[in-house]
Amino acid sequence: MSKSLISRRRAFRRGAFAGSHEKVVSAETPLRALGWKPFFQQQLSLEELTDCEPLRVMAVHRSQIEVSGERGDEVVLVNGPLFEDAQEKPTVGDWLLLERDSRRPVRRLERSSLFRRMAPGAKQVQLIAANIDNVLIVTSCNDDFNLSRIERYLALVKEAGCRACVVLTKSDLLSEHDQYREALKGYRDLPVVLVNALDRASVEPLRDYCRSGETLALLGSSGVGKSTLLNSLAGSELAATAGIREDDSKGRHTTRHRALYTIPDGGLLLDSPGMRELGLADIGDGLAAAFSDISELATQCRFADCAHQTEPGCAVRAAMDAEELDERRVRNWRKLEREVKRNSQTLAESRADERAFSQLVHSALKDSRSRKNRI
Ligand SMILES: Nc1nc2c(ncn2[C@@H]2O[C@H](COP(=O)(O)OP(=O)(O)OP(=O)(O)O)[C@@H](O)[C@H]2O)c(=O)[nH]1
Ligand SMILES: [Mg+2]
Ligand SMILES: [Zn+2]
Repeated sequence: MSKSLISRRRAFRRGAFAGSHEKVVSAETPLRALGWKPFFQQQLSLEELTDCEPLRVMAVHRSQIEVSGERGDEVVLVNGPLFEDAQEKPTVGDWLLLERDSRRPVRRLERSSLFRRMAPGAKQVQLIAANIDNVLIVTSCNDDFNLSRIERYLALVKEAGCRACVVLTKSDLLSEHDQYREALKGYRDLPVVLVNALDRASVEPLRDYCRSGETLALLGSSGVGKSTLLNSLAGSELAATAGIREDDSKGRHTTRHRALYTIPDGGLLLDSPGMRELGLADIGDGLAAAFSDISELATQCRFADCAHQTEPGCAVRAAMDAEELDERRVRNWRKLEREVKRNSQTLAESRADERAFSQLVHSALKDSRSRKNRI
């Protein structure tokens, strides 16, 4: 596991709690600073309140996870029933209850939000992060900029019920940014902030998304400047960064692990590796919300199962013909709808297979036990 990461975070947190920021992040409220809220508090039984301690999952590794709580940072081994189910096992941002004396994890608390995607090349979901409040969809003012990808992230953010903002990085490398701002103009409730991520003053407007006790996730492709943003907001080099390829502006996948960092005078920030694929599943509501303008229009189509192509009385087609709706956006909406349907079906099938398999194992075990009893 990345020892350097935990020690760097420790060194930093010592500064946050005992140093110049003492007045802002009070020593009495380390849990609140870690994102503890009444939503989590009310899940604790009286017994748990006395016997257990809540700790936030800061990073997940193959055999252990880094957690942080009232007593500071510690490490929990990944074993036991809590870690068996791919959907249920703790992910970055989760809250775990640890037995006060044995330090054994007892259970994971219910999540206020969850980000997940189809695991690349597999028939299951992969958890990205939990209990996120706000998301910065990070893209740069270069070849990385892609509206269809932003819409994909937006569907994920809407499904999780988080507040989103698009951050356009590398503004310093261009004199003209109007095309980027213009392209994002029509999106409802989607603030856009243009920054030079290397410049601390330039990222100041983003502090509004990571106030003390809030958790902010940075999502975007490799090389767009997520770790650079983290470092500028934190005011110190917490994460490694590296230059991008000159020929196609693509990043070098510098960040390898998702991890939560504490920001001085602020909340927590999730830095994540740039995602090559973001397959969507089980997010029908998020998709409808991300494309609410089209979803609303579609309810006015003459046929309930309108494919918005050649059908008569199609309100979506009419809006496209009148140039009130962008054709690319409609194409992407339909593509994502098909993808969500296909992936959700795949997931449902593999869950049914898993259930059938575990029933088979269960009845085989029962048979062998009853045979033994007869002997
Ligand atoms: N000029 C300029 N360079 C930037 C800006 N943001 C990031 N960079 C540079 O872009 C490169 C990639 O930045 P990173 O922060 O490593 O990108 P990342 O999104 O964390 O990439 P991964 O960890 O691979 O996902 C580095 O060389 C940064 O210095 C910016 O706003 N302006
Ligand atoms: Mg990075
Ligand atoms: Zn239609």
